[in-house]
Amino acid sequence: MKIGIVCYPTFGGSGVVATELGLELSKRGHNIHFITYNQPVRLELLGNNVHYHEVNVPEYPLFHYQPYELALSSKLVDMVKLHKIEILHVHYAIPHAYAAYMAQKMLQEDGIYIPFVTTLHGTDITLVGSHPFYKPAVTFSINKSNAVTAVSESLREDTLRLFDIKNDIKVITNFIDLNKFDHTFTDCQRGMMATEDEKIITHISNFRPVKRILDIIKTFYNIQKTIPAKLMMVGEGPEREPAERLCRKLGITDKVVFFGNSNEIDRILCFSDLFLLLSETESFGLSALEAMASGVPVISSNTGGIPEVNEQGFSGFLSEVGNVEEMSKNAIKILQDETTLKQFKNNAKEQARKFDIANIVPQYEAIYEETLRNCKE
Ligand code: GMT
Repeated sequence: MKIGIVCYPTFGGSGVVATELGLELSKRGHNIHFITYNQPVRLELLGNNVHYHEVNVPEYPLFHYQPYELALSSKLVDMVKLHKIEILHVHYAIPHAYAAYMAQKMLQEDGIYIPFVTTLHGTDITLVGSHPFYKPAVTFSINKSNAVTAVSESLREDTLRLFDIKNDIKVITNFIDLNKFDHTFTDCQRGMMATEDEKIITHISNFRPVKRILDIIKTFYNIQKTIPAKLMMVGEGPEREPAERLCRKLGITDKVVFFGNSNEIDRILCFSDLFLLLSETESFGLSALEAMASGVPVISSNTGGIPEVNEQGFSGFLSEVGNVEEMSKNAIKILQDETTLKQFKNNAKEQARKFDIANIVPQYEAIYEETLRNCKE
């Protein structure tokens, strides 16, 4: 199949999922065209059947806001015609589903019908999409999609609750390529980060308020009072500065490393003992799954789709959002002795296997095939 993938190219779960999906589909013989405003961060290898087409939005003094969806839909029209793309898969409803619908309509004028599949990722529904300023356009473009998927059951339920949806929504969970997290091949430089007796705790995100970054710092502060530890903070975003300030106030700056964005999270996870994901809301929590695939247990909030990923008392522990005291106690429970930690590490790896890429990607292929069949009928 010739498949056009539209996503956000930046660090962040939806772009990562779209990129990994495209790469896996290309290995399975499909021809993949990424259409976005920058080369996706995890898209390193372009080849015979992986292509990247950049969407350019020319600046013009009249525009206070650059009309990205207009440029995207025009690019989609051009690329569908030029490369004979058969189906579009857009990740994150805003504004991608809207732009895909416009492209579909424009192409119909030329006698071409291009179906599009929309995958809902989370904040396009829960935080941004349901805002009254966007809601009518988001509802419309979900309903006009030829097929809709959501990355967790919780996100599917949120979508049906928040919007007037006429379409079916199929759950296809996020996935993981376990081979990429096989640390027998990784140069694991634990000694550079911590001493022998220190445990390494990690958090990875875009440091938005929804990630409750200050809870991460407070939880770590409690943990390190009992267990010698270091905290690895990976990512960039608006909450980094307040987090650094809190570290100074608590006197733990020498124990917390802020890495900024990284393309080598497997190398950071390989020496991690525990992962923290304490978000206000989270449709899935791909970073937690990546941690588990590395054999790192997870302390998380019990919100959104996280309980579908992190199993209470097995791969880690879940607490109500903001319950830093309980989260700290649970973290200490996991880290307290080597036998317990080893058991949780093994469990985390086992839990991650449920989301093996090999089982999930065929579900997307089935959706594409069904959508194309429906269009021909
Ligand atoms: O978490 C973010 O703010 C980034 C966002 C994105 O679209 O990149 O992540 C969302 O999609 C991921 C991939 O499906 C999910 O794993 C994240 O849980 C989800 N984030 C939220 O729901 C807050």
